[in-house]
Amino acid sequence: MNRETIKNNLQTILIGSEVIVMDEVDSTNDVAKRYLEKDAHDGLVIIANSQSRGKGRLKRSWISVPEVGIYLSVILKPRISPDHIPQLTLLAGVAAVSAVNAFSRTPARLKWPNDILLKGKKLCGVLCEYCPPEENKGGIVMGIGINVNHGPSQFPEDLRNTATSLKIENGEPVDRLALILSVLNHLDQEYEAYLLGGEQQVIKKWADHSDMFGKHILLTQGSSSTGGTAVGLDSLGRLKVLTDDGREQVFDSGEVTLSLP
Ligand code: BT5
Repeated sequence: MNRETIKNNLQTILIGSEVIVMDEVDSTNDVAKRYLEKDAHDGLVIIANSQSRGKGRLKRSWISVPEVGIYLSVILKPRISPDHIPQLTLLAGVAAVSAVNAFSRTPARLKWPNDILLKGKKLCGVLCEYCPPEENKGGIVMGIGINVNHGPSQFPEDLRNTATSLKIENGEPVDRLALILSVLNHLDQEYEAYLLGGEQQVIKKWADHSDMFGKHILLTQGSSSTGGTAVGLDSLGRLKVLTDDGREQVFDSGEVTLSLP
């Protein structure tokens, strides 16, 4: 996998304006942030073969097995206010699930706010980070991690029941380079559509790729949990829940656990 092959095979307007491929990094999001501080290009993509400190949300870690996963981050500089950033997480989810589904025998589905599940197990995670403008060097770092060619034993024990890879579910390996190109091409299409047409189409596509609505969930925020039925997304992309005590509540963040049927 090298920079030229990726750049020459992209069909994008913005994403991949510059591409950097690295062997091992701490976190592609952190590398991207360091590039942002140096005033990097809008659309710059960082791709790594492995991460020593892959990050999830809330200081959690993203297990990044070398060579078998996809670890990439994109710098974006949209002129939007910080409260619109959660919509970019949804946008990344739509792009990633569309790309993954071109390579998956079973369709992967989205779980709010940032997970892609395949047969109920986590295949992919998205981490969008906002870097406030300092001397105009601010922007958004959109990080995507996908489990591609992992065997079951390559996940740590505590993830074996909850994580999966495309190879595990398809029964054969997937071409990582082709999947990276597909993710970046889909991201570019979704992002251009978002800049031109706003978030409603992103929210609609997100809902079309999810089957969590109508299901009973437990939504956890810190130490508080709310049980209820996931109803849909509102016009900002927040999760609407009909709580067990009959109120409609809207959440802009949290951890969703799907209850067993
Ligand atoms: C996420 O966080 O799902 C966001 C993951 C984003 C990773 C990408 S890789 C490229 C870029 N650079 C980075 O440093 N990060 C981004 P969250 O929703 O907080 O989920 C984290 C939780 O998922 C962990 O606490 C584990 O339970 C689980 N997990 C960790 N690694 C996993 C893996 N490889 N596959 C499935 N589940 C995993």
